[in-house]
Amino acid sequence: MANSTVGSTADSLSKLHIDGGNDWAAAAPNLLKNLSLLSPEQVELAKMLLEMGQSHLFEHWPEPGVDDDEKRELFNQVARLNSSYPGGLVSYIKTARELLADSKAGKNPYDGFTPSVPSGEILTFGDDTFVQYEDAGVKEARKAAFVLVAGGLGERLGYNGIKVALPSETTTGTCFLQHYIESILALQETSCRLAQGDGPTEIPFAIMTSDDTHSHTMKLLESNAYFGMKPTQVKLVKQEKVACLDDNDARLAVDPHNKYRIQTKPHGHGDVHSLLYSSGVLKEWHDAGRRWVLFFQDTNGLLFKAIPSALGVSATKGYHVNSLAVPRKAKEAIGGITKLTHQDGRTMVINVEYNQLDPLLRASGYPDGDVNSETGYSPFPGNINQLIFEIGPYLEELTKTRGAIKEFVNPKYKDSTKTAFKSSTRLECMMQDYPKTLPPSARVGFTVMDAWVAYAPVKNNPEDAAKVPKGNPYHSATSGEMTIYKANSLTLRKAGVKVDDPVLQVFNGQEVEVWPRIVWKPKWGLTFSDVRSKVRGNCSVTQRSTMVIKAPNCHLVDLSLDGALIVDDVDGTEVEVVGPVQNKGWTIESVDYTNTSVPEEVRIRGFKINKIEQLLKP
Ligand code: UGB
Repeated sequence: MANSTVGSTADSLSKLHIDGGNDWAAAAPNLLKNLSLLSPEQVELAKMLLEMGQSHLFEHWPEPGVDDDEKRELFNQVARLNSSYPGGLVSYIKTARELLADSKAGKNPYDGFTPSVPSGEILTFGDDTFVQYEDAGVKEARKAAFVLVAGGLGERLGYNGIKVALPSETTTGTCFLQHYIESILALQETSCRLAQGDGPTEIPFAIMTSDDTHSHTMKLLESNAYFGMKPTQVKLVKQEKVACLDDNDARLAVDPHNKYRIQTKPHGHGDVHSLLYSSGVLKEWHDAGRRWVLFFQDTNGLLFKAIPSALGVSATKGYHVNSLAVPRKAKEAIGGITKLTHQDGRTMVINVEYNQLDPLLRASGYPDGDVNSETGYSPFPGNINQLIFEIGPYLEELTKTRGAIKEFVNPKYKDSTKTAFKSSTRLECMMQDYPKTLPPSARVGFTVMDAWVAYAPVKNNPEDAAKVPKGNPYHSATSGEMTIYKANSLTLRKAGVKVDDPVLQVFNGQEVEVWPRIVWKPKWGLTFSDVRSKVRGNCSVTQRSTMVIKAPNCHLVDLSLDGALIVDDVDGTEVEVVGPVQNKGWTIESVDYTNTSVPEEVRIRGFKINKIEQLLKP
């Protein structure tokens, strides 16, 4: 075994013409001494690293015989970094040098572009147009595939587990992942029923994980029987981290905890495109006749209220790319959808990230930068990173780019000479930057909906949320849950139910509207029309009430609810809930986020639910 390794290495050394001259390895004498430890493939990687100016990685290497396994392990890591990046490490280092040079020169990525407010499809929840789009979207859904990007750690939230395992609301305790899967299954059932057996019957669901989230996500799925989805319907693709960079020459950073490793950090949600391409998943979907791929993020409990109509817009307008947007408050941490017009006449409609919008506006004729207009909102719609792509043109584009999309670098310099960094940096990419490489002929649009229907993310920890400027959304576990109750209450109101006004309450330092705690399973109320068709007569719900509907065939008839009502699903039987229901109900009790005797997922929202008395149906 040892002989064959030595033999093959000798072959490869002679192939590289180094025996005797040693020219390529001359810059790294400590590597040269250790070459016999490496396989031919590893020698090739070593050569590439030296050619790319990375000899410092071997400066501290001791004589052969010391830490040999660790030395080989470095090359295993290099092989992974090389194969997981489109174009390999050579491409990564070259791009890094270009972007670092641009950053040092203070070059604005939007140079030559003038921003203006784009026009898109603006929907009003519940009106005729909205209902038509929802119908069109539900029909189309069986030809869709869903992709959840869930590789992020959620540093802003500071929660110890994975975010998709958090309850989206604590009335039922349904976690985000369960809610997403049940929503996809509800769409699948209705869409396939409408198609009457024609075409595909399962909607595939891919989840992008990372080393930080992969095993926890797998465990959550397995220990819950995939929340009712077939395991073969779910596909996990794991993103790899990328190499950190120590200086403007893009020298790869040595891991401070292990001198035989390169330090790595996340590359961003933009990895989803190269992974869908390289895993073959996208091609499989395309070849199976699927038409749409829908991307979404880890903690938005409202999202599936917006999906049917937004997909309907894509199908009706023939959009290759459709981004879902909501009215945006100035300085809110969501990107602004912006029309950019270049001096040479090119235009594109693209997300400008929240940290770049203000400087771009100030530099181009908006002296006050990112501020609200007279409407009380930024004139630029807010990107919520719910993207709908048509698969055909998407696969065509990825076949050209292999899924590589425009990256950026954000080094924190030690001083104004911009020669040294405070800590290592890396290239990053965002999934919404995909349209940046598209030709002008691509049909790129966006769809705006009210935030109460479409967007309630859980991103900020209680302390930071409490500091959000008054009037701006908190994006916390508190607001994420309360907004679900608000959306369901307002939906019932639009369907004709008399729902009492909310009261204002403060939890974890955040003042929020507390509506009746109304929750339903997606298969009860997938669309607004579904909800409307299941409510009859004079129904009313008081503010202190709780209503949970799990039965898909439940009808509310002249219901007047003052307390708690749970309608369970018993094998899909028809249930009519009629007349007055009154009991002590479920109450909300404040909990401070610093109270560690309460589970973390509860205390980060600042309240818990006390289940005192309820009526259980049927
Ligand atoms: N994510 C990954 O899967 N991998 C990664 O490496 C990083 C993240 P954040 P961000 O809608 O609220 C985005 O951190 O990046 C997943 C948009 O850029 O929550 O600050 C992660 O698990 C912004 O334009 O968000 O901002 C999560 O599911 C705006 O749309 C998702 O990517 C904003 O989201 C987003 O990661 C928003």
